[in-house]
Amino acid sequence: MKEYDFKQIETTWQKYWKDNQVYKVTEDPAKPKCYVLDMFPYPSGAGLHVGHPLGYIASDIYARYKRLTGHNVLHPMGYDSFGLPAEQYAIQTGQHPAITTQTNINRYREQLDKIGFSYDWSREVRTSDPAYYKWTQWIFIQLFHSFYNCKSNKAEPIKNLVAVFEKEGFHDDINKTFTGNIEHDVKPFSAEAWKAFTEKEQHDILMNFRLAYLAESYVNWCPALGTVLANDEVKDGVSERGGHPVERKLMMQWSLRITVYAERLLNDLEGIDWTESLKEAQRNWIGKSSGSSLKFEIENSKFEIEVFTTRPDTIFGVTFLTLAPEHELVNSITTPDRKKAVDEYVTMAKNRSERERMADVKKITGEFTGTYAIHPFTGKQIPVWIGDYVLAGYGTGAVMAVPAHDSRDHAFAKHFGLDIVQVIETPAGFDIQAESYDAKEGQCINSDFLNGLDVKRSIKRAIEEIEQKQIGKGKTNYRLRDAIFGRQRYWGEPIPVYYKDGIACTLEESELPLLLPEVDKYLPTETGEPPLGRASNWKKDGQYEYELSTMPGWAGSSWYFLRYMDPHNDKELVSKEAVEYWKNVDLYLGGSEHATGHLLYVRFWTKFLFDLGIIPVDEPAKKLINQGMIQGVSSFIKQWVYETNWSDKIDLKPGEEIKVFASNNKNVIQPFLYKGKLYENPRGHARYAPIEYSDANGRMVYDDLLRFSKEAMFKSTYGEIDIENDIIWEIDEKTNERFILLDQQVEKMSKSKYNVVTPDNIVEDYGADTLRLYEMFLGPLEQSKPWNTQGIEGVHRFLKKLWKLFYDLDGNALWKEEAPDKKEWKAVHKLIKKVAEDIENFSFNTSVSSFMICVNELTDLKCNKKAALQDLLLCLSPYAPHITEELWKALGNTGSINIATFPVFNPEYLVEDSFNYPVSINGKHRTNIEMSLTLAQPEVEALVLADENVQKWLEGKTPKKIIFVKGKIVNMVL
Ligand code: ANZ
Repeated sequence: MKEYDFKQIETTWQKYWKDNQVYKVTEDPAKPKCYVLDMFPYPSGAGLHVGHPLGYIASDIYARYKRLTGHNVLHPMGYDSFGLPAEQYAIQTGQHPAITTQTNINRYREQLDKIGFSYDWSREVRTSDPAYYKWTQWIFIQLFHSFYNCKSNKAEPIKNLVAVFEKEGFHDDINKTFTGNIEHDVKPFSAEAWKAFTEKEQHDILMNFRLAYLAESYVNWCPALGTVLANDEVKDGVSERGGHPVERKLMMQWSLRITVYAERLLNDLEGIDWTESLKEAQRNWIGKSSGSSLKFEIENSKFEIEVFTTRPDTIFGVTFLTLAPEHELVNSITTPDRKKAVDEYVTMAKNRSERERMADVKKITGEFTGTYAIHPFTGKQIPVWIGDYVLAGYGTGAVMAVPAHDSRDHAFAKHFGLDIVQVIETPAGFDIQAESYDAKEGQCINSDFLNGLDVKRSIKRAIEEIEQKQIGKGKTNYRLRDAIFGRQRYWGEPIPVYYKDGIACTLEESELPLLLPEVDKYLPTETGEPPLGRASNWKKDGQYEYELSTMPGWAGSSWYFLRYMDPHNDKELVSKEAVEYWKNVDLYLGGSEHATGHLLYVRFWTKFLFDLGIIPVDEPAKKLINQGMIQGVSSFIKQWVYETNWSDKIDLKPGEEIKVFASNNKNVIQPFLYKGKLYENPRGHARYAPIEYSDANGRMVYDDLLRFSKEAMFKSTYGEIDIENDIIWEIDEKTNERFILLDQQVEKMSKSKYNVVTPDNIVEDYGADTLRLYEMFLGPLEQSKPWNTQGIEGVHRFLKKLWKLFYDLDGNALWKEEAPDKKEWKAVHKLIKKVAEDIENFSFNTSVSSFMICVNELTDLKCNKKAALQDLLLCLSPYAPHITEELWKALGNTGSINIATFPVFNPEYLVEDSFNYPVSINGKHRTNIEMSLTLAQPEVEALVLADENVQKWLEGKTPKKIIFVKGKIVNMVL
């Protein structure tokens, strides 16, 4: 071949790999295993952009390198194919999400194939495939039939708990030592009572202990979308998608009891090689804190308020109690004269999400309930307030407020004029009325039996006293909440549950999978039930109603790493053999946005399956790396056009018609809008007013930030437009070019921001090998970086230069059998060492420059020796698999380069035989002289004294002494 024809080479080898199943892997006990996993993508309609393959390329390099170094590598890929976008599309168009999903998967596959990944596609999984979700449902059923035994410290079958109930009933001791103090309101009962309970009563009790359970809990409910949203799907009190109001609502929901694993999830972080920042994110999310629970009696009533505090040492500084607005006692204890104000406040607070309430510390709001509690040690009256800085979902949803030593309580006290009583000594000059002293150090004052003790000791002492008085006990709290598991959505795994006489029952394994039923529309029913409520005869055996909610997006991804080990097994989720061999992931690569969602859930399910003895490991991934984000450049309209006039400011009334056009200075960019109405801006973006416009089909579309780029998707989103007549262009008088002003900004690359660059064009123009090398060349894997194509030519030229080491301009082979000399070997062995180290250290960008250096050196040395070139190809093959395959074969090798062996680094080639000695006279550095390292002092002295430069400095004198350190220096004393 004359020139580097990447198109032909890449097509040929991709076909060869596919036809020969080069990357197919089987369990092989004779070889060490290595499991390299990418976070599998959600196949969205937009396809891959250049940001997606960044991590895939890095892990592919690692996988290929491991194969070359004798490992049996499992490197699979699949699709996280249940999810909201396909469903939203289904709602809009009526097209079944399965069809959309399949189309998108085809597109992903096509794109992935073009980049030359070494995936074993025979192991592909899709979470929306019934053969896959059968086992997701199966795991749910196991969770349902398990509880957490805190004595053995693991999940166990719930029948073990039933056995205890049958033998001993349920009492405090069992609660403490067996069921692990989880939140429940099961009253003690005897063994006889248990046996006498009805089936329904027994089930209701067990529901309090199951790891998958139904309970009422607070959720972010979005009435417009008809579903519950996760905290991270709510922004500023409205849904992230669509901007609809979200309220807090108490709902009967399926949840998973992840909280029982809090301690293990926390401790086991120590044993895994994940980045410190990721571990810290998980630690914070789990949020362990220890302190004490404590009960306050309510004056003249039977009610008590239990608080959780980390500072029982400040008990004598309590001047009021604050309840979360949702606290169950609010209604019962509020006095009639305060009822109206309190009710109004509760309604207001309900509409703010938990996140928002935590974040918004400045706005202080609250109401007095009119009621007083009694201080357990002083007997004083303590006013009871409600305030939304107290969260319903944390601790007991009530705090004992110590304004002197807690800043939030302090702000509240100041705002409402409540007392501030100091109980910890402060440094001189500190004004406790002006600000709180939150530091956990100092001695107790004004605190009766705690006086004089330091914080640490007084906490201990206070807990002893509290426990003795039986008004509370030492307690550890976690910020982690149980995970809500039901979604009022269509495109997810049906929860394999039916209801028989009000009892939730699970299906038998033989009845799985419970297939997602067909529905006429993907919307909630007229009566507000989830879409599954539309399915006809959605009943088990035609009589018992099935559960209507489906599983959340994270269910399928919480165990997929296991399924790849044995993807076609229809008897088990994974065979013992396969999982004993592959164990867990050796390298897991994905985005940091999953730090507290997916990565916590997958650890939870892994531990659970480990407890059940199904798998031999209790962590999913030994090593995890987050690739940085590749950012895009977004273009914003700088100016708006109203009719034909430019104006910097928008001075339009909502509903008024406008015309908007856009271009950047140089390139004409497609206009994105021809007619629209200015829309009232609900979120206060000053500059870019949201607009409402109709698309080609006359549907109203709403967008709040208008963004677009060259690939503004004009056609797909906005329909056809007559560029000449629908647009009035601004003309640059000098150049006669038409333009519209744009602002540019670097931000996340995403379809919704219209700043996407796809890998397809780059593969088309330069080839996959260039794309792979270039993405690595952009910078350290873990860093975020904007996409720019400035350097891509350089990388492509490098591959052409490599080609020229093999072929002359007429396409004649240049390689020779002759053995490389020392200099040539040195160039290659420097590379071998560097690439091996770089890949082991995940420093992929630095290897790329080493390849360039090596090729330059060999070119300069005019080295075409086969042995040297062969090793160079092996080093490069993980990065640029196509060109290296082609040249490998050209050199006369048989079989894929993938099954060859990575060259062994020989340090001898790097041993230098000469050294550039610095020469000093009287301690001053004067010159350098290159001399062989084999020379001893007398020969060195002779050479140095003969040196012209040295003679100049000596000015005819003879040195008294010459100090010589081999391989370091020469120093002359005059
Ligand atoms: C009295 C006190 C005195 C407190 C003091 C702090 C300092 P962490 O460390 O995050 O666990 N708290 C308890 N439940 C709460 C809830 N549902 N919403 C908001 N705040 C709540 O924080 C525990 C501390 O946060 C508890 O200790 C309680 O205030 C408050 F000088 O009690 B503390």
